[in-house]
Amino acid sequence: MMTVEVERKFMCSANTLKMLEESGAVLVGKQQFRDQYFDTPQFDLTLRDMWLRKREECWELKYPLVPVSGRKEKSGEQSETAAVSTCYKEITSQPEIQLKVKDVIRDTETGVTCLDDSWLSRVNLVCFAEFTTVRQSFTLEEEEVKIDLDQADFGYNVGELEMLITEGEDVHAALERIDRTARKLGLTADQRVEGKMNVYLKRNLPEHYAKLLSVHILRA
Ligand code: V4E
Repeated sequence: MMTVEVERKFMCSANTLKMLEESGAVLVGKQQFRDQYFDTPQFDLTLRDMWLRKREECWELKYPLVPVSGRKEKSGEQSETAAVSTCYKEITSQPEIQLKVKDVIRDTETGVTCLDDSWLSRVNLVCFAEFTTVRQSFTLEEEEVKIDLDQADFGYNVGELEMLITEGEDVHAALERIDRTARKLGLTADQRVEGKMNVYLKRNLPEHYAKLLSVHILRA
């Protein structure tokens, strides 16, 4: 079963915690994790909007619900929430990740194993970004949307409203739930907010960041 992450980021300021409290959001957990992102030296994955990550010991590949090659210009009828939200498939099974990566990176081996160092070096994947996040997670009564406040160790804070659905389920309904939660929290949909990776790349790999902007994988 394939999971789809529907997500909207929001600006995190000194008032955000207070705003969440006043809206009735309840802190349900705090965790810290280190993310390592992998790509080839030519960035074959991220230039296709594919994000391969190892979070602590867990692997994950995120890639768009709508492939980069099939993207159309956004219609004028798109809702505000849709315009500021993202939709990515997430896979965590190592054999599945290998097969998906094989679609874009040549791998002469036929068998699938696990994502160990020998596989990484065979397909020429290297870590290009690494950072640690402290995440506070909240819930809001009657809402299924998860609220996260992230503090990345390179000095960037961002909030996220997130809903995981199963592939085939209604993305539009998830967007509406996110929208309803955003309204309960008093968030407006008037701006797109950069994710941690946007900011990390801008600061640490500006050339690659510029390339991702130019091919419309990321937006400034
Ligand atoms: C999908 C993606 C990237 C991978 C990181 O995804 P994200 O959900 O932003 O990170 P994080 O740490 O919150 O993961 P979670 O814990 O929710 O699984 S890096 C760039 N993208 C694409 C992307 C985009 N084009 N626009 C926005 C606003 N975000 C991400």
